[in-house]
Amino acid sequence: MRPLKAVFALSIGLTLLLTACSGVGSVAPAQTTVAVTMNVLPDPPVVGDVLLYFNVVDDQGQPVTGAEVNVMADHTDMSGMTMQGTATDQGKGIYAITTNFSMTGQWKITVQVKTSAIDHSEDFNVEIR
Ligand SMILES: [Cu+2]
Repeated sequence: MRPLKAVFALSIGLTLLLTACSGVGSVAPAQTTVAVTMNVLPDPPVVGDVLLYFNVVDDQGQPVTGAEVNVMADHTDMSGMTMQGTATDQGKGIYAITTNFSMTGQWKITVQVKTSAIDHSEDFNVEIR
């Protein structure tokens, strides 16, 4: 559990930073709308290493490549059990990350997709068996 604690501390730091930066009246740049779908391998997912992969397309249905895709997993059955990482660009709008789920139950996967024109966040629920 020690690495998870470190990640949790890091995520608190990021949260504070993000809160501090969200100034009132800031003008958001023009945004490209994207849609994200999540797949898991194995499916259904079980305790252990699970490959999460995300398909990111824009509003024209075109794959979004070269994005920064951050993934957070929160074991919602417990408080404070989170993991965080960056999915790697597989090309064609696919981003993948292997996540080690150490516990069964409900997990919330939050995906953040960022480019110069995109700042999109989406949640997915997954049950680890
Ligand atoms: Cu847990």
